[in-house]
Amino acid sequence: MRTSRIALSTALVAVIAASAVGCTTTDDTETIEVYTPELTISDPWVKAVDDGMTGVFGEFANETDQEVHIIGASTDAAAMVELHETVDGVDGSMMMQEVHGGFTVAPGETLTLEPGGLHLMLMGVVEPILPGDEIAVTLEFAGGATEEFTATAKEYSGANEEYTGDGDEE
Ligand SMILES: [Cu+2]
Repeated sequence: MRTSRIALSTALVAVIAASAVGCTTTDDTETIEVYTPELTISDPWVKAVDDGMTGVFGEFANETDQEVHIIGASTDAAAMVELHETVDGVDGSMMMQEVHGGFTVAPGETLTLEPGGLHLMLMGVVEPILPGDEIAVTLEFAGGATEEFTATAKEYSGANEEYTGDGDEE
């Protein structure tokens, strides 16, 4: 009797385990795999410019359940990309400066990059970026993951902030 009872409970456990796997396959997979940061990017665009510096803007939504931390970005369209914020200068004008800690997007939050606010600053634009042009930009996340998106160039005449960095600004 003892032997058959053990056999029965073993079978029961097996059934429960099988049904659990059947119900939660997705969750199990996500738990096992290394978490990959990802942002849902809407309306990415870049300000058309002949040379020098320009900005990349858009809506970056974090639809995951973990914080996404952007630590850098790059593009073939420019020599360097910095993460910038816009602040009030001492003389009342708008000034831009690098955000050394990067951009953090909490779960469920949307990071808005816009003229006069946070933006990706392209420095040393390689060739003129004309309205309608598309440039590929790669975001770098803490931990080493990356995400590429395409920004469409458009004419924009506002937000001519000065740059406070010690780079080769004009
Ligand atoms: Cu800037």
